[in-house]
Amino acid sequence: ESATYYIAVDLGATSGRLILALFDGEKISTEELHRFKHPMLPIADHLFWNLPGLYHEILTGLKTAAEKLNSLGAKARSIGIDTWGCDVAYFHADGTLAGLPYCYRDPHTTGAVDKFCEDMSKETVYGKTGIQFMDFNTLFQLYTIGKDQGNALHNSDKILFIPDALAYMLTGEAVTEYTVASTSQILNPTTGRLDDELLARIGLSEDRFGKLVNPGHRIGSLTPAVQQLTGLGEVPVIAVAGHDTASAVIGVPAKDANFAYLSCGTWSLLGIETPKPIINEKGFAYNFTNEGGLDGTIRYLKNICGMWIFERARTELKDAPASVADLCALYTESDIDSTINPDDPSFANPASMTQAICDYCERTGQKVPVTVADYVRLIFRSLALRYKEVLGWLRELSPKEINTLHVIGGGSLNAHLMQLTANELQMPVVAGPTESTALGNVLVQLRADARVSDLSEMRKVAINSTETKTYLPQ
Ligand code: LFR
Repeated sequence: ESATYYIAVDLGATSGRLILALFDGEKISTEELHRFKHPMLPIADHLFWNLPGLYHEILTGLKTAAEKLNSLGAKARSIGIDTWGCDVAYFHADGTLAGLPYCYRDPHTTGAVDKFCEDMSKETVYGKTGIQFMDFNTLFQLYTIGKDQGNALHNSDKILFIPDALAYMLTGEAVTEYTVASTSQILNPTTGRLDDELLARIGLSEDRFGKLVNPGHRIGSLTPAVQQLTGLGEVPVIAVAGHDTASAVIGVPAKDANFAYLSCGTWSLLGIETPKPIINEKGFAYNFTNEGGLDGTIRYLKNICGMWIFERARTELKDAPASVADLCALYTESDIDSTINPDDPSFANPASMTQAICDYCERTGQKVPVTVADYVRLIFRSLALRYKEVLGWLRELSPKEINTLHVIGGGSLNAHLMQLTANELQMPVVAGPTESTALGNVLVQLRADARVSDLSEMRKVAINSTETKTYLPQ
């Protein structure tokens, strides 16, 4: 069969990229079309995402795609968009933006879980959704914003998750894609629908959201204006697994089912894939989440604050080498034993990350880091120790044996962290691919295009398309 092209738009919380993918019937090869940073914008005491700016970056990347494809005499079969989860955008009935999306790191939802749960117990909310409690879950964002009048939520017609919002701007069709909706804590994974009682608690009805669709759904074609602007022609936008973590897990190059994954980017998402939700008291106590994946699979996982701490700290360290590789190499030049709990609330979005780390060490009677190498060692060791702790809990709850850890995402390139993780977990760590999110995005487009059939065939393509590196425990 002939080779076919697809475009993946993959937006993380700090940077975004557009990727052109070629499928030759066996494997996917990719080329980066466009990469950009996108900072949170402080406006009127809150942090917002520059959604029109993101849209502009996507149009720029699509234009590059059109030029590339034209020079090859080829056409794109489809476009898929995935982004971070939980945040939403508001639109008027005429399709224009009703306000900027709040960033999930804005502190306006601090304490919202407890307030919300004064009238509905945490156990009830967990029983309905199986979703871990995080202040920034969409449920608590909408609850918080809903209490104020006169804002975008009240003045708008539609509420769309970020990947769906961008697809809406590109096509004019409003959908709510299942995987990204599942992280909101408004969706009930057992019924597969938004929960009426939770909606009622935040004063909203289902019709404020787009039509609920599964990954693989054809949302619509690029609008004529976008076709003209980008030169792409009439290309369909497919609802992929819109939640980046869902896409990342689809792209895991796993040979069998007995693996855990660690999606290692801004966040470290550590968990397993299961055929159905696991909702019980222990999981509630450990705050594990049941996020929706492809074909009814569940990502049973826990969020661990990941490279966020490292990324933030490095911008503050004056003598830090500019290259990540050089910075990571400093690991061996310190012997500091202090560690932090990466999930301590003080690291969520401090004014200064290095100060927050020093304060934590002081508070817990540990040596305060001084050199850049101290920070590198302290952060990597703390992450590996937290992975070990969370994997232990996962093992208590997992219905299956776990004998390999697949690490995907940018963090999988970090050899020191990978080796430390293998040592702490006493388990082989298979690192790669770094771009598993884009790979998972493309895999769903391939299936929508009838070029692959089920998840196991998709994972075979993932294996064919990836080079991995295995770290054995020492
Ligand atoms: C990772 C991620 C996580 C989600 C967090 C906030 O990029 O999507 O899965 O918990 O960002 O949305």
